[in-house]
Amino acid sequence: MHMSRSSAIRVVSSDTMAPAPSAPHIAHGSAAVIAEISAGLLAADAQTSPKYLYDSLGSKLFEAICELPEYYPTRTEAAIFAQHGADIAADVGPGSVMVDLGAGNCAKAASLFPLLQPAQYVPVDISRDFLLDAVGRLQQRFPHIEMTALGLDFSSGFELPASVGERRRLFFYPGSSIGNFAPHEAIAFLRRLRANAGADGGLLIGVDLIKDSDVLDAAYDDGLGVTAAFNLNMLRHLNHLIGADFDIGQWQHRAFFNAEASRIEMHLEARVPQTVRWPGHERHFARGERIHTEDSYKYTEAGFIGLLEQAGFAAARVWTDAGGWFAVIHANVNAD
Ligand code: AVJ
Repeated sequence: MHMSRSSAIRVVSSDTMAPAPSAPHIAHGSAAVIAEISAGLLAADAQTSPKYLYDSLGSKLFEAICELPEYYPTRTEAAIFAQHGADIAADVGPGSVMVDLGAGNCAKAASLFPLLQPAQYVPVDISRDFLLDAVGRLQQRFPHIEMTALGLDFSSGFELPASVGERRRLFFYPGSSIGNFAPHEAIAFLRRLRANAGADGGLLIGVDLIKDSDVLDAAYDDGLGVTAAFNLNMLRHLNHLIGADFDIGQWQHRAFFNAEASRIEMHLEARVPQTVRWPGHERHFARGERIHTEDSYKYTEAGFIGLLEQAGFAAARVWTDAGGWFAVIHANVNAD
């Protein structure tokens, strides 16, 4: 397994690029990132990976989403931890190597340090600079916890560096980010976590549950338009990464619950016909044509336990809120 360093921003020298008519569009992404994004934009049904929602501004917009009245997952999960934290901590046990996947501002993990008492904290996030900022501040608040920040993309697989303790790894994957994977991909990802968790390792994961579609739709299409800005910001990020000339004003946010597939879909929809160009490529979009930017799968409790079982995890305990909107699950590598 290899970690791709998607946040390693290599500047492609300008002589490798087609001459730009007006403003020069410079690609700042690595060759692999440019190839991945180009392939998605050129596909018949254009799509991009949701990981490109998270540049520094995107991470801040996501923080703002978590404050919205419509976006229930963050506060519902926090309420579960507030109510059942002691019970969860007793199930996990102290002294683990807490590997925080998609750590962002590290706030969720930090709020659990007093309860979980990890020996080492390993936040991982694709938004590297944002992460390093947060960890610098956190290390001052918790000087006794060893911290190893990893600014990388873990979505396609990873190998943890030798500085990360090998035993008792607790993969912490809150916020229902697992929802970004299709179920079969989620099983493969969970299998990799299990293989990397070490002796007595485990997983503490947050999972968003299926609920009334009005609640789901509002959570991903809020009245203030923060989620719209979050989605549209991906076009700014793509302009930066591949040197494209997306005109943000010509696109609009679309988000809705697809009940058949049990997922929220986010798309960017062209308001007018247009051609988007980037070095070596162009793509025409008809009016109303969409770029699929994110899926966020929703599960039943039993359905997700089924995924964990297929991934080879043993015992699992589940905590939910009174409304049954969200689940926090602790799954062990070994039965005990
Ligand atoms: C960070 C993937 C959990 O799917 O709810 C929020 C991202 N997208 N609003 C989610 C997101 C639009 C979020 N995750």
